[in-house]
Amino acid sequence: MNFKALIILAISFLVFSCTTKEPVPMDLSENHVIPRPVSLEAAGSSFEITAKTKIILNKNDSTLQWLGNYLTDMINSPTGYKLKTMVTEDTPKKGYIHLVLSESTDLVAEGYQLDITPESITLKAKDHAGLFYGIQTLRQLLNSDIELNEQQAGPWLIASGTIEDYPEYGYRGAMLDVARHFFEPEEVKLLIDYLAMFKMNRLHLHLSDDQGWRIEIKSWPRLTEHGGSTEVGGGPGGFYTQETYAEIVKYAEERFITIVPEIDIPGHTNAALASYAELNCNNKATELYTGTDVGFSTLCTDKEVTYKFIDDVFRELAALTPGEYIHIGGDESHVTPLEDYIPFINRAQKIVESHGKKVIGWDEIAHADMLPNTVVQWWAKAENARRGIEKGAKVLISPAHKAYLDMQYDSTTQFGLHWAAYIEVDSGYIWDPTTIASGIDRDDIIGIEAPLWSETIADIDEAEYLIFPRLPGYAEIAWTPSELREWDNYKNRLGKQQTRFNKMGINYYESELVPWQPEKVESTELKN
Ligand code: TNX
Repeated sequence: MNFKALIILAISFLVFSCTTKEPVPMDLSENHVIPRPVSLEAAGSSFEITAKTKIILNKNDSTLQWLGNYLTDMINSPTGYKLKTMVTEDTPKKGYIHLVLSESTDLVAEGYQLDITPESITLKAKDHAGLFYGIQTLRQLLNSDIELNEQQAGPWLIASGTIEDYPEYGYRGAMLDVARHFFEPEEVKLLIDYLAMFKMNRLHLHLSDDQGWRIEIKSWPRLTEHGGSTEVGGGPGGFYTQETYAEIVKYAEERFITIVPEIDIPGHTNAALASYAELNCNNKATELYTGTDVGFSTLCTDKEVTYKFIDDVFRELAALTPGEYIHIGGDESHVTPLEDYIPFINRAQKIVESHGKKVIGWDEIAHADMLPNTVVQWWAKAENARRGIEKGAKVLISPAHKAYLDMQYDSTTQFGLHWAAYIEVDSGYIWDPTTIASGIDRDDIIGIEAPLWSETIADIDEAEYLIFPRLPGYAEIAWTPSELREWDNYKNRLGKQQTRFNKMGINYYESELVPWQPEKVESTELKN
């Protein structure tokens, strides 16, 4: 070989080795995804997102396009890339992230399959929600820099392997009480983003209580004009116009979250009673209330105008609600005699049904008759849940001593109450909906919900302290089969979310029970 040939060979070798970089070895089984995926197999290598990566959609479909844009936005802002989506029926090629809507029979509702190789990623699901959850998994598999909005160095590596995943329960929810303290639409949207990240799909909004009425009802305008004008502690309160409320519903829907609106009746109604004298048995409007007592107010159950009122309210609310459920409250009606409460709840259920919606109510409603589709939300008495089951109802699991996000972690932590329990991060995680009470079995349960009451919190920062880090645990109970839920395994994954929580600016409680651990930076492994 002459000298020239040698030079050419050397140059081509250099060019070759610079352009075809070996994939970085990575172990997918070291992931810290929450909720824990149902099954996962590691392949020891990795896929790298680069400026040349293409997001491929297998169909020309507007929701799929929305998902593609959601994924490119997620990637583009911290990488500085300008990735775009492309519709093609091609099979995966090098550098593709392929989003595939598929009718394959081994896929289930909301489930997804991820196949990650050094060449490409294929994310397959039967429905759009499944693809969205697969994207949330990819997000958690990426370095937490993916949460930032300014350009970061990268590299953007995802460990290779396969994941098959689907939820245990169809209803995976949280509740926010916007009545005791009002939360701005932007704050509610932030909560929606948090729920979406952990594959939760219901947000129950507690829209009315003694201290405030928060949703505009056009046929009864004083509910918000007067009844929405304050909150616990005497602050200015607030309310959602129907337009802003519809925007929240849409924002949630795009993230596969259904809003479940609650108007709490016949108790917890002082804001309405203060706004309209005729709703009171004595025809006198009450004073607005800014304290935190419960159980002192009731609609006048034997006046016809009361039923006209709830019919108007539920008609307007049903028109704003794409979801199947409306929540009628029904809790702590201590000043409504049971003989009045029962026929009232019976009639309220029929009114909701007449507007095309199914009913959810707090567990006390099980004293009444149950319409065939009514759901009893167990918060206080398992006995009421069992009573509902005997009458044909299903149960939503929210036992206050385990699932209430407004319970303090311990006696020293800021915010929250402790009437049901102190709920440390382990206690909130270590329980199972099917074994926590006798006589409530898997078939009776539609899912779980973690309610956040807002007597002690006035804005989303304060709310975050109660929500994090317990919310991911409730999401895992609702998603992951019980055989895969184990505190020691979970607490390590939770601890590894610390850097992500920090980058997201989340005000979380740094529980001593969690082994908080700053994230390993993959780029150091890259240096050779
Ligand atoms: C009980 S839970 C209530 C709420 C309070 C909550 C505080 C339920 C159905 N009723 O009115 O805000 O306790 O933890």
